[in-house]
Amino acid sequence: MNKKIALIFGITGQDGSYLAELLLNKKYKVYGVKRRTSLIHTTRIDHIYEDFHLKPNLILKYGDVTDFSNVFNLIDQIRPDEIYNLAAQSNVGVSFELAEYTAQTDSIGTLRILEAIRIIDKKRKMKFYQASTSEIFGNSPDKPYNEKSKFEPVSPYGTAKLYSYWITKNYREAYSMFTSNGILFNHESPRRGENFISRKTIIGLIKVLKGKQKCLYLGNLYSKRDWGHAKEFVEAQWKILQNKKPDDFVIATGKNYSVKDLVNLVLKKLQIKSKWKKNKDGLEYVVATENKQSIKKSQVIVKQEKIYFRPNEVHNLKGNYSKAKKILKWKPKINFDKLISEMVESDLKLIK
Ligand code: NAP
Ligand code: G4F
Repeated sequence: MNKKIALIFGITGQDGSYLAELLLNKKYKVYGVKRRTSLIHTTRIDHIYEDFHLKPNLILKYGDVTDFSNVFNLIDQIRPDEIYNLAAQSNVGVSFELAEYTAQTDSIGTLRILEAIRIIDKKRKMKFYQASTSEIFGNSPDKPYNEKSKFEPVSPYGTAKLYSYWITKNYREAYSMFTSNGILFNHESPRRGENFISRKTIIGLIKVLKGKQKCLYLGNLYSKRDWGHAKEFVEAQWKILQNKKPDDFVIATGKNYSVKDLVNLVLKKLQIKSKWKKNKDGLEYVVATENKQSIKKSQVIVKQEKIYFRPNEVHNLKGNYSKAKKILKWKPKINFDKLISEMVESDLKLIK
């Protein structure tokens, strides 16, 4: 039997790297799209080249979802069975500063892929996965969110992703294409980008402990997120495309924690004794209550800084993954504590 062929837009990202591993282990031939950059940025997938079993089946191509002719030619030449669109400007905070670029990538990028499939795949054999997000719910009231909840995005990122959610559904209904959305809540891992809160907090506090940085600066401490493990969440992405029919699924853990809970948990894992205080402007900070490695007693080790607050915020995200559990037989196994332990251990090894 011929190998199944997958094409991943966004293979150099956190999810792309785990998805590539999963598909290669399932004996797919995997094509991955990487962007042209001035420095090589394939660190999340370099280890795959070292694995001789997986290497021959992984092929990287240059590409960008802002370039229709590139997207069209890739799909036309590769003729994949499954296409995963994970490519995005994925940072919500940054989307306020790069609103138009975020729309070009996160909205029109999806449309470009769908159009290419619609024109090329006349027999409607290709399956398309869209990386949708809990950010499309914004601050809508009916928590925990499921597939029927109202969408009220509050950032350029969330709004751009909502366009992609709808256009994916539109193409399914209008052209009978196999196009599905995975509405994924936050998921992290040791491969998480360093400017997302989980990795930023872990790396920052390890650097403070080792005397490489004096203090960690953060924004809003009171937003809550439903944090899962990326490795488990990419399995759901694959399962969504193996379902008999195209559909939309919420993927989450069903539990949420605040940013402050996260900071406290990392402090605990690093055995840093400390207490929270508040300054006259109401901004909070953490003071060490004993010496520990490079940290001195009374040192301010975490501080809220206005520049890290966003113009608008999603306050409380929690997902209901019952549909995925029932139909896809998917459920998360790694809890928040275990996830953070794995990330702390990994970064302790990296930051010597
Ligand atoms: P990530 O680490 O930021 O990876 C994003 C990937 O997209 C990278 O490979 C990036 O390439 C690529 N990319 C960015 N702009 C592109 C463009 N114009 N053309 C082609 N590729 C481009 O994000 P992630 O955490 O793996 O998330 C994967 C997807 O799921 C994203 O679409 C994200 O918005 C969505 N999502 C993520 C979460 C989460 O909590 N992680 C939750 C819900 C949805 P470079 O390496 O060159 O930058
Ligand atoms: O880690 P974050 O940047 O993730 P956010 O905004 O929830 O977005 C992530 O999850 C979405 C799914 O819900 C994805 F679609 C998206 O691509 C991305 O992966 O921020 C989490 C929370 C926010 O409330 C933010 O305001 O942490 C707060 N925060 C406080 N200080 C900070 C900081 N976030 C960042 N990145 N940096 C800070 O200094």
